[in-house]
Amino acid sequence: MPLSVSSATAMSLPTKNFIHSKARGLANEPRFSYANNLIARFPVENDNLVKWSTPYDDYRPVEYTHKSVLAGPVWADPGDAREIKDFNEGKRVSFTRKYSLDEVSGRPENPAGRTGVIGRGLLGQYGPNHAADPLVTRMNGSVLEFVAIKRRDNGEWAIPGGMVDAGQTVSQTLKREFLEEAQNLLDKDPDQAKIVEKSVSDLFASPTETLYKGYVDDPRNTDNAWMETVCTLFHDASGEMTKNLKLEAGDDAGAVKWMPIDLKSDDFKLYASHRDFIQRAWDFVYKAE
Ligand code: RP5
Repeated sequence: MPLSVSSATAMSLPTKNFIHSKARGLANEPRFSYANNLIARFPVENDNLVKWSTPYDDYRPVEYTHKSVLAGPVWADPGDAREIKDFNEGKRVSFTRKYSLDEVSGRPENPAGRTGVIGRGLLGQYGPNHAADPLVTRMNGSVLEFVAIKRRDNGEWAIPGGMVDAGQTVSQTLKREFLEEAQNLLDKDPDQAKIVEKSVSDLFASPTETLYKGYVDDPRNTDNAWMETVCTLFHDASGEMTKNLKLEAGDDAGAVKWMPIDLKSDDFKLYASHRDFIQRAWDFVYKAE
């Protein structure tokens, strides 16, 4: 059954006592830069000052919306949030909870708290910006591996996710992303492309589990715009469905590869909340054994 964004239900943050940190620039510290050093966030270093319920009189967030968003492309909202009348409805429903709107600016309030930036930053929409993360795993001998992509914007390894297009179901997005991002073979060898297409369709015909639906600790988040995702696991326990999915290994931007999962290593770092999603996949696969 296709999952739809509007089927959002329970409060969903990555973990029970979750306090976002990448959304405050803590992971890539150099003084809390936002968007590859375009601006410096107002520092929200103290975890205790993140929640809106905690007063923070000296909080002076920096206003920032990237010029590509302000230029008004089709995927972006109008600049004045007061023109938007369907917050908390349809595609603007949050998987976390009903979010509040600022009384003066009409801008939504990030349900995970302060980030040090107001406006939309690099994100097109006020409120939730919905994505889909297809997490494809397989056993390679005794090693659990997943399909990882090296992001072009910041060079971090990630699950090959993508924004959900308006009116599209999450399931379709998962498939589209996988074909677009992971299947470079399609242009190069038409016969192999057909085999690959069939493998992808077999793989995506049977999602293993919805691992997560909710807020993402994404470095692009602001006080008024944030990422949310549906992370769906597609686990190929026998290796049959993924045996034709030969990925082009490499470490260049845009590279896609089967990456061994090593949750014991501090070097196993991934974009946004993706390490948490991998942990969920690990728990699921080994619990199922
Ligand atoms: C993350 O951003 C999501 O988890 C998803 O992987 C990704 C979608 O954004 P783009 O890759 O389309 O920029 O928050």
